[in-house]
Amino acid sequence: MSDASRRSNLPPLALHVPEPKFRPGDTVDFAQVAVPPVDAARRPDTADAAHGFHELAFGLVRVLDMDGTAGGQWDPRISPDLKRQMLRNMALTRAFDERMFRAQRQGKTSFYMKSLGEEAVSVGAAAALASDDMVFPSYRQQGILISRGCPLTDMMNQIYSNRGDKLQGKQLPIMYSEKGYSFFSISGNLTTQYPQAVGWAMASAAKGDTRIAATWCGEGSTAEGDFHSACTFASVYRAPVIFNVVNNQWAISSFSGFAGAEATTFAARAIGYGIAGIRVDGNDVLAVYAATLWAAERARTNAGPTLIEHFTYRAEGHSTSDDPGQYRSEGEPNAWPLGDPIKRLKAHLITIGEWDEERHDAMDREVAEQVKAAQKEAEKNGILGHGLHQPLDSLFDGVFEEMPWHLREQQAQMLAEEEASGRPWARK
Ligand SMILES: Cc1ncc(C[n+]2csc(CCOP(=O)(O)OP(=O)(O)O)c2C)c(N)n1
Ligand SMILES: [Mg+2]
Repeated sequence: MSDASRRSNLPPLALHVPEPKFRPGDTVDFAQVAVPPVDAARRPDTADAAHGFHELAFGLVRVLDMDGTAGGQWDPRISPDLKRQMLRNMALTRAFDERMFRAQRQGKTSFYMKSLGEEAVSVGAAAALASDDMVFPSYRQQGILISRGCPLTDMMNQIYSNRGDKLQGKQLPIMYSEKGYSFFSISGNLTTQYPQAVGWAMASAAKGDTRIAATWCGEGSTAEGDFHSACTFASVYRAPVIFNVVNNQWAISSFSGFAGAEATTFAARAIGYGIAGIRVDGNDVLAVYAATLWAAERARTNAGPTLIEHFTYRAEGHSTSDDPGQYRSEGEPNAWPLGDPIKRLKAHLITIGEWDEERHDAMDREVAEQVKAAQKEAEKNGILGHGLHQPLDSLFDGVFEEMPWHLREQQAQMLAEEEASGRPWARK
């Protein structure tokens, strides 16, 4: 740029480039993260107008104190049985993740994504929604499928892309699609599920149905245009939908500041759209449950959509293809001030006399066994690298109801080339 255009009486313009607070080797101090007490947040009526949610969008709805006591207006006062069920679903999700992560390292699948530290986000929501409410998750809400009782072997078959994979190996591992569990196909293209959830919710309302939709995306994904068009449609038509933003602080190696976290909260995005925005302690499963139940009632009574920000922390790498040691301090996961969701619910259940260490250890052993048994079953259907698990000509199936001529032509050409090559694949 030439100096001629620059006015000497004005400072040169400059951009702000966000920089995370801690890099590898840095000592972590999260003292600046505000953790308000459990009684700080008010619980409005589910029919209240969206413009009254300012303090909820900037505050933090919490039910569980760090010492395990529950309280405040948002305490859902649910039975110990339901609390134990959520504890188990979180433990099962963690055990599943652990085992599938290891399976990837053993070369049994090409890819896996854990939800370590974020289990409350999906398990708490699944417990609050009706089992036939339609969910449009991102790739880190396996806890919903597990809570809804999807057989672990089915999930593993998909991860292994084996003979038992209902998707015939056509989706990346973990991109499940489970119609029977009202679980929409996971897409790798970030945030596409947001407008799809709104469209589904609008259709549900247009048909006079009673089912609502819920969708999830990461905080990084809110930078996608789809997030914003979904919010506009949902607000204009008061679509019966719940938007969840899982703010786990990281989008692969980009920190939340690159999606706008330095300037405002993600729940506050709702304000500009006239949507109720609530920021929730995402490591407090009772708070997630309570906020989801609130938002579900709002949607079900035609009072409008809700955007819930789940303030949490991605305790592991983004996926098996990532190495967080390259870009963030190793001290972060342990320093996270909102702790671990399983430990927090466990402490609460012990505090109220409904749980103990022995039962917890027994539960951990049981879920580990359950996962191990499911894995054994799934591996009977094959693992990565052990040949072709689907007939080669099925490669072209399942995209169009009727295969168009150009695909039929390509399919025939492929099979002819395979036959000519003498490879065994062509003969099924
Ligand atoms: C449209 C699109 N852009 C980029 C990517 C590559 N990508 C995959 S995951 C990811 C990070 C997403 O971070 P966030 O939304 O915070 O979700 P998280 O992984 O933390 O749950 C990126 C950039 C993609 N899959 N799709
Ligand atoms: Mg993220």
